[in-house]
Amino acid sequence: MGLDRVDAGDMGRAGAATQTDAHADAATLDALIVGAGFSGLYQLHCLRDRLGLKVQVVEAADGVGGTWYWNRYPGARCDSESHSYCYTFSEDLYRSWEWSERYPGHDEIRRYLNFVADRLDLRRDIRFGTRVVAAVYDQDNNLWRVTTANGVMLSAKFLIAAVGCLSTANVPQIQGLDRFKGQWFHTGEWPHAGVDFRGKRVGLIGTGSTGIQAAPVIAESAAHLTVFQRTANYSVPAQNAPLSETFRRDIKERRSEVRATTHAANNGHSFLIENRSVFDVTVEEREAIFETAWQRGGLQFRANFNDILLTREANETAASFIRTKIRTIVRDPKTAELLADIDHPYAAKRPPIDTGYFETFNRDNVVLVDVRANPIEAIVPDGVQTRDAVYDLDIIVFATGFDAMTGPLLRMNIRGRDGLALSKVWEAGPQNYLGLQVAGFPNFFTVTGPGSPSVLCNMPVPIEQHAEWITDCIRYMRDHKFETIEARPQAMVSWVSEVNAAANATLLPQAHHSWYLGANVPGKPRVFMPYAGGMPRYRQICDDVAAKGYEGFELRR
Ligand code: N01
Repeated sequence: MGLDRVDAGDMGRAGAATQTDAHADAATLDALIVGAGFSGLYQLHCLRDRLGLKVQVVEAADGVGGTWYWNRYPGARCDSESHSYCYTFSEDLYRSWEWSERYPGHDEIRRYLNFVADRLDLRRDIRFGTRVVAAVYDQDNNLWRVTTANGVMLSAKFLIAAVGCLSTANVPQIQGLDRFKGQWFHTGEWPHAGVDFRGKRVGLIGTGSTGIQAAPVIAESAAHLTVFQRTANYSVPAQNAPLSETFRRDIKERRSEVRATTHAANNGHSFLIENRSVFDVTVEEREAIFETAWQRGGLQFRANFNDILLTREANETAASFIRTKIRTIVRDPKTAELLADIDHPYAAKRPPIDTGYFETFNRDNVVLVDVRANPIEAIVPDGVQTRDAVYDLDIIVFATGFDAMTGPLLRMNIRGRDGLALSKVWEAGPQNYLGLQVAGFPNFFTVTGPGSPSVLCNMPVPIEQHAEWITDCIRYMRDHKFETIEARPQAMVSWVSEVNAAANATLLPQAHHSWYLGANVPGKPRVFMPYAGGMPRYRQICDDVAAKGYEGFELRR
């Protein structure tokens, strides 16, 4: 790589003060990757095995998996279909793994990522149990100085955050939680040994994708389940099922086709959005199409028409179909009304898919509590207190989501040129160029950061694209003897406008309390974070930027 190897003791001014005790652990790398989920694993493979760089991954967990290492709550399952929720870059990997169900469960995804780590011999370059607590750019030496919670110090020319979008659990600040006599858990930090709900009165707070997956499974074993709903949500049946031998054989033959479809699809899924408006068909035809899609299940429900996320009128046809389904499934009219009283357009929040969610409210041991009308005021020693009542509980499950996208990056305390803090640059919301780089932070890349299509996609697709783009960029730098790359401030401003324009062309910003907008975390700036222009357009923009010698970036020798 032709990198300047710097004695680890020769710290630049930015990092020197904190690093003097740790020289024994110091190592200088070409690239340091933070996170051993889908993105970190592939980024390691790309940089180490394709470019021959000296690379290390640091990972807070004790194993690979990223979000799937932590999210082991009851019912945790991906909503992308398994044959597309995987790496597609390698024929060998694709053929060598057998998915068992239409949607992969959390344990199966972990087994898959462990298989990948073994197959590509990645583990030898991953430090587990190592959480980054600070990363400072040492501009005199053009190195990132990284400090970890367990005192390991690392230096690298390139720092790549592969920390995931949904990896910082958001436990709401509700007074009294410390006095609760029972047990409480956040779904995103679920105990590995599981939780025994038998004979227990359980309270579940949150009805996003997670709560909707967890409720039916908890209800099966708990003595009683109280679901605290602040915002009613749409959901479509997943229709999960074991995969047939024929399907599994067939899909392996069609890897290239699956890959091409995921690259052509706006959301990176293995299906394309139909090229027709809801108003191109009669009302009866539309209902029949929605009914077929409901029976087939999954996120493909929203792909039947191309304008569901574009106009309120088109959206309302899908929304009202789902509300009617809810009223048909749920027997108690009052509960059905609460569940169907949804205040945002369908799919403007991430649309959940479920296995028996609405049916769960027909069970004798489940009640729904409307905490919009009667807000939670406190956690009391015996349970949850709303304005009107106290609900006695043995276990509280917080399915309250994440400090999404920016949270995992900001908690690493990243400082760039002249000690500039990322938290300062992002005070009013995230700003970057292509979701990949921030001006003032040379040689620092984010994989699926804010401004990337990321969470609006089937994640492995943007992850493969980002990791490959970053790898090509570093190869280009090596070939052309550049030492630093840094987004130009003006390119960053333009990209933020592009991200805003793409979101505003859709109904997505109309879900005012969505985590896409940061609205779920008190005090977080309300900015629509992911790029809604679609993965193919994004890929083309990135390719064009690279073809023009990394237009919008400043490269220095
Ligand atoms: O989190 P969320 P999630 N009092 O933020 C409620 C991915 N994912 O973990 O809407 C009462 O969506 C909050 O209410 P409100 C997927 O991308 C994927 O469910 O803010 N309620 C909301 O109901 C998903 O979108 C999969 O009014 C409170 C809920 O908690 C993302 O993860 C599975 C509250 C949080 O919903 C996040 O989903 C699961 C309070 N103080 C997740 N605070 C699959 O692949 C929050 N809430 C299938």
